[in-house]
This record gives sequence, structure tokens and C-alpha cells, in this order.
Amino acid sequence: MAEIKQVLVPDIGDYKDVEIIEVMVKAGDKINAEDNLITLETDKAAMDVPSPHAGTIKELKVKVGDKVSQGSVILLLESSDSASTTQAGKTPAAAPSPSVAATAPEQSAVSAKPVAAPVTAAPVLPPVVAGGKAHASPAIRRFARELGVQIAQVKGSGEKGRVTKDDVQNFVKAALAQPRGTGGGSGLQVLAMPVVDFAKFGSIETRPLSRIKKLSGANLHRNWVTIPHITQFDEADITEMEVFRKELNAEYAKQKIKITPLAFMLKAVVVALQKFPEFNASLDAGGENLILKQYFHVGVAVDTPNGLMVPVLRDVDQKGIVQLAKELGEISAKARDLKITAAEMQGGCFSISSLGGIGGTAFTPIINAPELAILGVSRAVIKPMHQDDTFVAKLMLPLSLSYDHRVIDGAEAARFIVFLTQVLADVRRLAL
Ligand code: CAO
Repeated sequence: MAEIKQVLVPDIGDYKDVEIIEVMVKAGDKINAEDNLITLETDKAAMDVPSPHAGTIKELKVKVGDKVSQGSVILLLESSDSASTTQAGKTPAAAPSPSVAATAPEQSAVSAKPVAAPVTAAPVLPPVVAGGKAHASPAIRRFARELGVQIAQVKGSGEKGRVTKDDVQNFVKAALAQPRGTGGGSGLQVLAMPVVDFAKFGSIETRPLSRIKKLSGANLHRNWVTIPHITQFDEADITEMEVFRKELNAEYAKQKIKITPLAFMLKAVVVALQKFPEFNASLDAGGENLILKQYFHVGVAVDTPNGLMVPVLRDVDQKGIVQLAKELGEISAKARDLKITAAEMQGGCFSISSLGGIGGTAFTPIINAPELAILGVSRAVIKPMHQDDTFVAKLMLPLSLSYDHRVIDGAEAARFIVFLTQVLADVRRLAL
């Protein structure tokens, strides 16, 4: 037959009349041994008092704010343990003294056997939560930790702003209810996007995003919010390069190979990557080591009707400009025809995003993680440049280098882009 036991406050040192700051259970609850029952708070420590037995709570004898001492009755428990008393050796707390048991008023009424609960103590942490008054018991802190919640972010609704279990649960519920993509999942404390009924303001059409846009959008969002981006701008004098490019273009037109400035960019970027190996690298998963790559695969952003794709040209260091131009034409056609494979979009070390065929003066490309940098190329324009006390017309190519500031310093990025402009200004350097 089930036995009714009194659960008493155990030995809590020299403390008397200690305030109960939290009651974690209620009558009718089925509990396991070691489940926390109440939290006591002295001026020095908060202590969780766990149950010494499993069973069903028949009656709760305390409430928040009550003052208790060793031997005070916490609750009556219909024990499901087979042993009637299991104090000795099982808990760190002292076994109840017979005198305490004898003075328990409930004992005679229900033939309850008193058992002192063990106690787990934790130092009282400084008050948490804005407002400076809130506390949280060790059990609640542990509960919050298990759910990945920073207790300091939870507003307490308990007495004196104390954080309760309900507060933590409500905090988690609110976080989960945040619309995806608003930063809630990444731990960013940002406002949710407003939900607007646009039809209120005029007629609308709803068009689903393409699968590629959804996929690339999630990646772009992650890269944008997790990588500290800086973008360094410069211009390269490509006047001579353009003369050479046009000659080559005419020469290879019969073979239907179109040589655009991008083929030169690919080659020039690799010369710069060879000189600045930190740009040809990735952080490892732990973010503590740099993986320097000895191969030179470069991704190229391709605008397709279905969205942005970034196929990768392999071993750019081992290929000439004409070969690169040919491969660029082939791979961008494949991307536009949705014939590109996932493997052909993997393994890049660095990316180039060229909007030069369209226009614009500059833009800030988003790094294609786990790469560490990306080069944006805008439309070249003829500009008057000061040279030998006069102004000379030069074809200037705007470049935007976005880089991961966790790894690359601003000075290094400036050196990289200046070197790149020097290579482009004198394409003989591509052969070095
Ligand atoms: N300045 C001036 N003219 C340029 C130029 C530049 N920087 N870059 C290209 N051009 C010219 C080309 O020489 C070509 O001229 P012609 O038609 O007279 O021969 C014309 O612009 C069109 O070039 P293109 O765009 O077809 O070829 P490309 O090699 O420059 O680019 C590709 C290929 C696939 C990168 C491009 O088609 C593309 O998709 N670009 C968009 C990339 C993108 O969306 N980036 C943004 C990503 S979000 O960060």
C-alpha cells in the first residue's frame, strides 16, 4: 500500500526562518526523486530543495514567501518508492531528527513518516534582468540553460521581478513564434518584420519566390548577419587591357569565344590570391584556424531568370584568358539553362560578382561563405586622370572588395585591391 510521507526541510546549516522564493510543484503532481520542490533564499545563497522520493504530492504545506527552518514540513508525499525511509547515504543532507518528526503536526493525522529533503545550493548571483531587481533560482537558471535561454533576457513576473519557469517557457514560445528570417533563430534581438496587408493600399499580385531564390536568400541572409563585412573600393586603369581584350575578342570571334573583361579579372584575381594567401582561405568550423588552400577555384555570380547562381571555375591559375573566357561562357549558359550541378557550384576559394555588363558605379557584394572575400566589378567608364601635369582619358574599372574582417585586416584588404589594380593596369603582370 502506498505510504504517505512528510517531506521536511533538511539541514540548511545555521540558517533559520529562510524565505521560500519559489515553489515548483503543486498538489497532485507526480514527481521523481531529485525533482526540485522549492527554492530557499538566504542573504548569501539560493538553494533548491529536491525531493528525496518519487511519488504523488498529496498536499503542499508551504507557499512562496513562507519562512522555514530545518524540519519544517514542505509537503505530504504518497511515495511510490518501495523503501519507507531512504535517507541514510542517499542524500547529502542530514537525516531528520526524530524530534523534528515527532513535532510535525501532520504526522499523527496521516501517519506520515517525515523525511528531510536533500538540498542543492548555488551562490546567489547578482540580480539579473533590466530593472535590477529580478532573481532566478538555480533550478530556473538550469532550466533556462537547458533550453538555450540566457536568463538575463527573460523578464521576471514573480515576486520582486523573479524569473519563474513560466517566464522562461513564455520567452521560448515568443522566440519560436517569431517569423523565420527575422533573426530570432540566430539569437539576434531584432524586431519582427511588420505584417502588412498591402492590399489595403492598392491592388497587388502575390508571386512565390523561386526555389533558387529561397535557397540563395537563406545563405545570403546568414552570411550577411554572421560575417563582419567591410567593403574596400578602388578603380583600375584598364585602358591598355581593353585594347588587348578587343584584339583578342576579334581574333576569337570566329570560334565563338567572347572575351569580356571578366576573363582578365579571373586571371588577375588569382595572381592577387597567390600574393595574398589569406584571401584564398576559409575559417575552420570552430573559427579558430585558417585553412589556406593551395588550389585556385573562383566562383562567378551568374544572373539567371530563376535567381543568382555561383558556378565555380576550377584551377584558374593553370588556365589562359581565352580558355577562361570559353569556360565562363559555357558555365554561365549552363547555369541559365538550369543544367548546372551542385558539384559545379562547390569548392570555390573566392568569388567575383560582375555587374559591369549592366552598369552602376559601385556596390557591396555579400561574401560567399565559407570564402573570406568577394570582388564586385562595376561598369568601366572613361575618366580624365591626372598624369604628367595633364589630364589623360583613361578607362577606369570600379572594384568593390568585400572581406571578412575577422580574418582580413583593412590594411591587407587595401594592399590586395591596390595590387589587383596594378595587375589590371599592366596585363603583362598576368604572365609573371
Ligand atoms: N565594364 C564595361 N563593360 C563591361 C564590363 C565592365 N566591367 N563587363 C562586361 N562588360 C561588357 C562586355 O564586354 C560585354 O560587351 P559586348 O556585348 O559589347 O561584348 C557586355 O558588357 C555584356 O557582358 P556579359 O555580362 O554578357 O559578360 P560578362 O563576362 O561580363 O559577365 C556573367 C558574365 C555571367 C557574370 C554575367 O552575364 C552576369 O550574369 N552578371 C550578373 C552577375 C550578378 O548578378 N551579380 C550580382 C550578384 S548579387 O551580389
